[in-house]
Amino acid sequence: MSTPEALTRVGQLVQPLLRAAVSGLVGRPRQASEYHFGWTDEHGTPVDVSAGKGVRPALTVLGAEAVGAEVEVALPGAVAVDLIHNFSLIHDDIIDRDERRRHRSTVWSIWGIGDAIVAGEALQSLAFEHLLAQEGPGTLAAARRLAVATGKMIEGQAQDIALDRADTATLAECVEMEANKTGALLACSASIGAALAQAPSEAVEALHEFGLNLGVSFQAVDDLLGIWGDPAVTGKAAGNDLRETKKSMPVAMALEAEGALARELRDAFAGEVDEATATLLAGKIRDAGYHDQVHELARAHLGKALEALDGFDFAAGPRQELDELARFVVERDF
Ligand code: GRG
Repeated sequence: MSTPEALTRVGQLVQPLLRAAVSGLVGRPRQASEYHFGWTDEHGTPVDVSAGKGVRPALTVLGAEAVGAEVEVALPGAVAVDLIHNFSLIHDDIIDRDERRRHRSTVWSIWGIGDAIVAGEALQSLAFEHLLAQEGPGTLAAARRLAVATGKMIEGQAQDIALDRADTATLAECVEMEANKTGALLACSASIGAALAQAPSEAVEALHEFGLNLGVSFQAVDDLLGIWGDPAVTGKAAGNDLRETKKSMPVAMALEAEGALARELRDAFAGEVDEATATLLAGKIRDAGYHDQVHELARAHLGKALEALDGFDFAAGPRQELDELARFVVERDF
């Protein structure tokens, strides 16, 4: 599937604003953030590498356009959600000790954990500073949405860590965790532009519902890529989630079924999962049908997301673009 035009169009609008916002940071947090966004290499030399698909800012702008607002109204929200997203990626890589993201070394693996924590925190506070600096009539409602979403995302991360520590997991627990970890920020991304535009609450809530379901679908696809993704395309290590003994959706389904595969997974997860074991387990999980079931779950949540857009009479063009972006998210292989 080709890349939706909205990702390119919104990326061109948001990137200069993000650069300007991040240039307000100082010292290591600035250096590490500029590296993470793909604007510099680790020595601070300018480069321009593709870093991130820009799904969240595109949702924000399309959400605003769908309620008939001008793009400019949505831009502070678009910048803010992308700053929060990137804060969460930097911290997620520390928590998981991941060394590769977006085909590059992760921030913590270059500068160390302390500097990476601080860089992530700097991006989080910058997001709110940037959004609140606008002082428009919809700013406070938008900032409230962003604060709630950030809190939910952190709650989801805590649930994720707790699930990894437990010796079992159910699909329902996994979906709830992923709705918080990933869905909350996508829900906020889709609705914050309309909130900034002071759109009717039915419109803002329909966009929120769209983003929440899209988030579960998005994370389901991420879980598939985390086991079966091609590292040359995803920019992450092969079989990452199994080597990290993650209770992602396919694994939770297998554990909940309580068969021979569940026993094998529990035994493997009790020790170190090397690459060969990860490959073997990935094959068995696929053969048991859990790859296809998770893909089906992703499609079902995509359906719910698109249905949520029936909750308001959105402008036809942007609605079509939201539809296209949502389908892209579910069909992606990176
Ligand atoms: C520890 C206080 C504290 C906060 C951290 C780490 C964290 C909170 C939350 C984790 C949120 C997270 C990383 C969820 C995964 C979401 C996800 C699927 C990210 C990948 O998004 P893409 O594919 O990334 O849009 P790109 O690279 O395209 O930007």
